[in-house]
Amino acid sequence: MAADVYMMADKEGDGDSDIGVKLDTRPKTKRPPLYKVLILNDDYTPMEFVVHVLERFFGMSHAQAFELMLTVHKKGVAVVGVFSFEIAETKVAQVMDFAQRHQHPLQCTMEKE
Ligand code: TYC
Repeated sequence: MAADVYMMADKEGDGDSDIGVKLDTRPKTKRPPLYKVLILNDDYTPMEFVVHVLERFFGMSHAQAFELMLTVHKKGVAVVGVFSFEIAETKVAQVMDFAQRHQHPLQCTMEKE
């Protein structure tokens, strides 16, 4: 609530209830929720394709992309970035569309942090 209206006792003794508006001294600055974008391992997508996806859509260097691809290959899944809802949604759609167009089963998902 931005401000609370409240009544208190009649301190002034003038017969009315004193009405005040308490203003916030610490305005709320709620940060928007963040979403993790994950890529999943599979047995068919070529390693080089995954590396290319990470460079193209997540701005990684070739070395970073290769390392993360290997992590997914070994562990099954990895977080590729953390974004606002809209950016995460766009990244997932871009990766899924790109993989589908190249007929690779690569999966990319998002989850709330
Ligand atoms: N496991 C794949 C292979 O051996 C490579 C791969 C890595 C696929 C990461 C998907 O997200 C992935 N060709």
